[in-house]
Amino acid sequence: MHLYDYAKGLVLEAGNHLRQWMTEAIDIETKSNPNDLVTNVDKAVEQFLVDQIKETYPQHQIIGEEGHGHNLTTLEGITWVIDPIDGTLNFVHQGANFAISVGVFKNGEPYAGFVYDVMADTLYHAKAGFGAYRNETLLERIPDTQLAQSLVGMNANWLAGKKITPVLMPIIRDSRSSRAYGSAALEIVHVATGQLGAYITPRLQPWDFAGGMIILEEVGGIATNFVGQPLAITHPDSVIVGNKEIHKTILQEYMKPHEDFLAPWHEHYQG
Ligand code: 2AM
Ligand code: CA
Repeated sequence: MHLYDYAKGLVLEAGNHLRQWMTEAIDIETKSNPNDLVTNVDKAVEQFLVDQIKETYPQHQIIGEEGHGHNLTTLEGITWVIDPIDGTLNFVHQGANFAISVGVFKNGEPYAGFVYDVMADTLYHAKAGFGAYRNETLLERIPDTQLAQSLVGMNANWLAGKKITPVLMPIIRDSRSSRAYGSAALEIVHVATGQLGAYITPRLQPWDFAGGMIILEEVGGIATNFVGQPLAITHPDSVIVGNKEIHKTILQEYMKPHEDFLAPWHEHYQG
């Protein structure tokens, strides 16, 4: 079977299992801090995906949030970048509004992206160079928009007295309004469908953005870090996602004046 069709079927199958598993007992553990949660379902979904891929394609590499492949030394061949549940807090508190996110890369280049809104049963998917789809519907290329006429996705936590707050506050002030969905993968696809003009967040891991980024590029959107560099699946980064016009405005008018503060991002963005 074609790799793209295989990956699409696998993501849908993982979603079926997830919906079943969440009706059984959910065990919640904390990770780096009391608000950083993981459940047995996150781990089971990642294990299911990893087991299936390894059985079908033993030579493929896999990076997964819950512990797989964090020390890869090469991106040669096929690499899968997996978040079994993006939006774990939504999963735990809402039982909805989370996604399975999968990016597939060939020699480090985008090959295919999948973001599955499991409870809405909506699969966003794209094969690089062949357009992006919401289920079976082709997504149109996103139009340019101005910040003042756009909704911007941003988690309000970043506006609550963090070191980065003075950089981000003016963007929200000058936008039409802000929205927060709690799943980076879903926010990125909301930009890809034109529902958000932009999505901005100071820290994402590769598995949070890998799938969505490939879908976004297929509709003409752009994703970079806060200093305009492309995102890479080898390291976490700050993220600006948007249509071309709003992305340019945010980068040049709102980020560039803070360049000395923003580079290198990881020394500043911790709180
Ligand atoms: P997760 O649910 O897979 O942990 C919430 O605003 C979004 O940011 C979610 O996509 C969440 O992914 C992600 N996220 C939460 N904490 C994070 C952190 N410390 N670093 C990177 N991404 C994080
Ligand atoms: Ca996750």
